[in-house]
Order: sequence, then C-alpha cells, then structure tokens
Amino acid sequence: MNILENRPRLKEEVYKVAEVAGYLWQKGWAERNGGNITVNVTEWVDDEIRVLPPISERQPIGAVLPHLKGCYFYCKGTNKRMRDLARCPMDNGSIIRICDDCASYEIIADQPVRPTSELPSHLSVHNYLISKGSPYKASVHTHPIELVAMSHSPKFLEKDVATKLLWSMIPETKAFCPRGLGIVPYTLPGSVELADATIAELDDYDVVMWEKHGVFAVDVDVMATFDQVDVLNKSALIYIAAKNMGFEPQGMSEAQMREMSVAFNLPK
Ligand code: 2HA
Ligand code: ZN
Repeated sequence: MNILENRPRLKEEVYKVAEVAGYLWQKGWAERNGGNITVNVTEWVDDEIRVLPPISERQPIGAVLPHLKGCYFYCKGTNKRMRDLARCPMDNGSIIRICDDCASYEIIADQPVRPTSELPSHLSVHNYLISKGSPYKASVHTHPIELVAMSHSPKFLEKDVATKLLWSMIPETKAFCPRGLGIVPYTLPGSVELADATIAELDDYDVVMWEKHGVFAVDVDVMATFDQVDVLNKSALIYIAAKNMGFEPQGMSEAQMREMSVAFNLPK
C-alpha cells in the first residue's frame, strides 16, 4: 500500500522527516543506524486510515501512556539508516497506531518496519507533550559530533554551563534555541530510565544532551527540531574553532546577552 497517496499533508510531514534525515547524514551525525525520529501525525489521519487493519502483531510499548490512545506516529525503523530514509521514508520507517490499552501499538503502513529502539523514550515524550497541551509534534534523537564531544567534560555537564557558553558564541543561538541545553547523565540507551530523565529535563529545555551519546530534541515539526540542534552545534563548532586557534573565546558579555534577550523578548 501507499498511505501517502492522495494525502498531501501527511506526505509533506513524512517528506520533511526524509529531508532532515538527509541533513543528519550529511552532517556526520547519523552513522550506520544512529539516531531516530518520531512525528505525531494524528491530525493528518482520516477516517479511512482509522479503520485500516494492522500489518503487524500488537507490540508492547513498555510503558502505559494514557494520552496516546488512538494516536498515530511516523517512526524511523529500528536498524534503518538515516541516509536510506532520506531517499525512501516509507521503506525505512512506518506509521503506527497506539492501541486502546495505551500500552501497545500496531504497524498500519506501508510495510511492517519495526520502529526505533528508542521508542519508549520517544512515545513517553509525546505522551508528556500532549499532557501539557504542547503544540510540539516532532522528536529527534541524533549524535551531533561537537555537542557529544563537549559532554565528555564534567564541567559542561553542570547545569546551564554548556547553555551559557553556547548562547554566548553567536547571538542567534539564544534567539533560536531560547530554552538552552538540558543534561541527562549517562543512562542505558533505549531504557525507561532514560525516557524518564529526558522528560524531567523537557520541563525546562527543548534540547537535552544525553551524556556521551547524543541529543534528544522536540519542537512543532521535524524541521524546527533539527534547527534547534543545528544552532547549538554551530556554537559548539565556533567554540572549538577558537580553541583550535589557540585561545579561549571571549563570548558575548552578560550585558550583550541581556540586551539581546530584552530586544528579542527571550526567556531567562
Ligand atoms: O537508534 O541512536 O540511541 C539508534 C540510536 C539509539
Ligand atoms: Zn543514539
């Protein structure tokens, strides 16, 4: 089947995922099957989709997520490559329906591609976003080289130290990532503990660093989510470029940061 046929809005959302997957690969942030993307596509689902029979067995999510009843998600497939998803999103990901028990899901299209190994984190986060009435629909996990490198230094894992440094490298970073970078200490990939720790940080941040692993980010759509990670990593690159030239970068001053926050009506 081809669920995207004659559904231009659903197709647009899935093809935005494909475009972002290509960027992640080009940036070197998505080696092999690294990273995952899920998008809540429920609002683009019509009655015909709602009665589609499943094409997989019911699978447990590993958590009970009451706000996801009857929701639909596009999910990158487990073990699939971002660089392949960029060309063929429906061969390297699938659309799932959350079952009425809110604890299991079934795949409905186009092929029985099993979703990402980080599904518990991703779906728990979507459950949390809905419970808060958030407009955010997309979550991206990726391995941005320079940000991950920074997470190997204990000083950058202290609360808001990396945020303040990254914001001060270039004015745009605070403007386009106004809530900064949250930190989750190293936790086993794919675990419920990682999901819980991520959700706790998402109260205050849109982008969360998973120590020595990668970032997890949320925003209204997959493009906006990618942009937040991209501006943070750009700042990390500027910091590293200055260090490579042999000096500690000055960073914008507190006064310059305050002036900009007032001018652009930014929080904190
Ligand atoms: O899905 O990056 O953390 C591949 C990963 C898991
Ligand atoms: Zn990962």
